Amino acid sequence: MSTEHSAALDGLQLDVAVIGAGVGGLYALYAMKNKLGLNAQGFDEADDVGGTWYWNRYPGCRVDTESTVYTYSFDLDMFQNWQWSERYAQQEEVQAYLSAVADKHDLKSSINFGTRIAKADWLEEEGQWQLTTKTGEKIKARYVIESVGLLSSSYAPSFPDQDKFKGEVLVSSKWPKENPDLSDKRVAVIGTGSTGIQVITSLAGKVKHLHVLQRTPQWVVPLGIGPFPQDTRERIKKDPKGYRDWALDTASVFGFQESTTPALSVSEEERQAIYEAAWQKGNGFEFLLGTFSDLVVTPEANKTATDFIKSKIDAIVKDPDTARKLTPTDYYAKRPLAADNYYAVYNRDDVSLHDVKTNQIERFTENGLIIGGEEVELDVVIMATGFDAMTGNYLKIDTTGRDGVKLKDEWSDGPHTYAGLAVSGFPNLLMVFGPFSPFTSQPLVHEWQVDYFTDLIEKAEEVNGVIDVEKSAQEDWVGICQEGMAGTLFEVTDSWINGANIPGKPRTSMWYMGGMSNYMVEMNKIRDEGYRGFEISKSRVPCLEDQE
Ligand code: N01
Repeated sequence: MSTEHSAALDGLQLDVAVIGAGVGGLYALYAMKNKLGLNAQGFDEADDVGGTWYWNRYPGCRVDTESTVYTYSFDLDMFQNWQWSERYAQQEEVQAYLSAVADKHDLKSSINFGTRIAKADWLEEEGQWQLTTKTGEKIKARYVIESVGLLSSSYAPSFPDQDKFKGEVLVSSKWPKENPDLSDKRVAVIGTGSTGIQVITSLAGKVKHLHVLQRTPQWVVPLGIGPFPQDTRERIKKDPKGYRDWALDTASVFGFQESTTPALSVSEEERQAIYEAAWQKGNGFEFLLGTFSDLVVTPEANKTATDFIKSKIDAIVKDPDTARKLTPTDYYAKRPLAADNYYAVYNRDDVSLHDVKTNQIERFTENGLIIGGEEVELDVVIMATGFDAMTGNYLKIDTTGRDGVKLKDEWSDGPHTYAGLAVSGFPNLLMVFGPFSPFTSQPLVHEWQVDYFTDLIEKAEEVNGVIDVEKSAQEDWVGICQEGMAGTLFEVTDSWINGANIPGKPRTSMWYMGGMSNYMVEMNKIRDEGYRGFEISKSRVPCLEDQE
């Protein structure tokens, strides 16, 4: 990031400032420039596009969503013809894809890289926002679009005496560009979530010794890494819009149709066959949502899935004590994990599993870590310890809305938004995939949301208006989301989904759990009723064009 004040940036006046140059931010910038013809610029701390894919370049990093739905559909030609090489694209390929989209649509020239927006203040008298960068430049924009990433605000705990360690501490979500050579190193991985299992399966057998420091085991199924499926390629090529509409019309937008069959409505034999087929095919979301309809709502149904995965752990892992340590005791109701050959890793002599819930990580030494009173000698410690999800990056920007109200105060008991798009009292601030968005895969949903608020901005522009949200509509939305979450096992299972992973963070619902298909129905109804719940009031200042 630039540490110098930029005179060129200071005093910049824009129609729209887009914060974040990841999947959502790039499309928002495209939409503002090309669909609305507004004077829009992007801002990102990184020195390239990519968002979370720019920062997460750790060993083994790849999407665990089918590449088919990890693609924009607004450019139908690219949607049809982009040649993903694998069913689950690796980080380099996602980064190359996003870069190619940005190049094709000439977006990079409108992005201020190396620029972190630290503060946002609504200027009521001017009807616009003032943004302040980390290095003090002030920019004004009538609209601010925050596309700051639901899983982008890194969380890495520090342990006592960390500064004494002579080796290296690496954070997976801030991985060094010059990918360090770990081949002759003794490496510890802290964390066994989606990131941890990718790092672990990627490094096992490729480093001198791998120590897995596991606090809570998770249910892991195979991913099914392989070439991009030819039949899907042909299906998209033939009817790209049809494929996009079909994917969006599912609940989770992961490129498969969710099951409508309850787990206990079929015989034991049939159930085992369905689980076995899903295990062979791979994909965590498909295992959780595509096998049966009630795994995330009914404890008895959930147990049929966990019994099946437990039987796989017992069959794969040779040492019974290691198998026991790897077996979770909670519901299969976190963000589902998938990695090929995960459990087999623990049969290797050069991999050790440490249960750090029982034998805690006490402190660093010069030569490694004290775990349960004993020193484990290490050269490298990798923190795969997750993110301050959903709210983290919004709250990193010191945001003040109408009447001097701070976003951090409005969200002190958890986030409040209207449909994941806007917050009452914070006018002309639109969010891509803000809290209380649907619990889905990302890119197609980002596009849908951006298209939705692009229409709203267009409507506001027609009357030189300012968009705000009725508090009552916002709280109704939050209520619907809380009710939806309360009906699921996600609510009672600790994870980043409900904020339980961050010490001190309010544990609360942050999602619309009704699925994307219902979200679209609801949002279209809101639009058809004159954008019910949104308020467009006349701005006191003329738009830029009229000022000139
Ligand atoms: O983070 P996590 P993640 N001492 O929060 C452990 C997306 N993503 O980065 O469970 C010891 O799931 C923590 O332990 P516990 C994806 O949506 C996607 O892995 O809290 N351990 C846990 O094991 C994913 O779900 C992709 O007891 C500590 C781990 O760190 C989301 O990001 C790839 C600890 C954190 O797991 C987050 O995944 C990567 C401590 N003090 C990420 N603090 C793909 O698309 C934390 N832990 C493939």
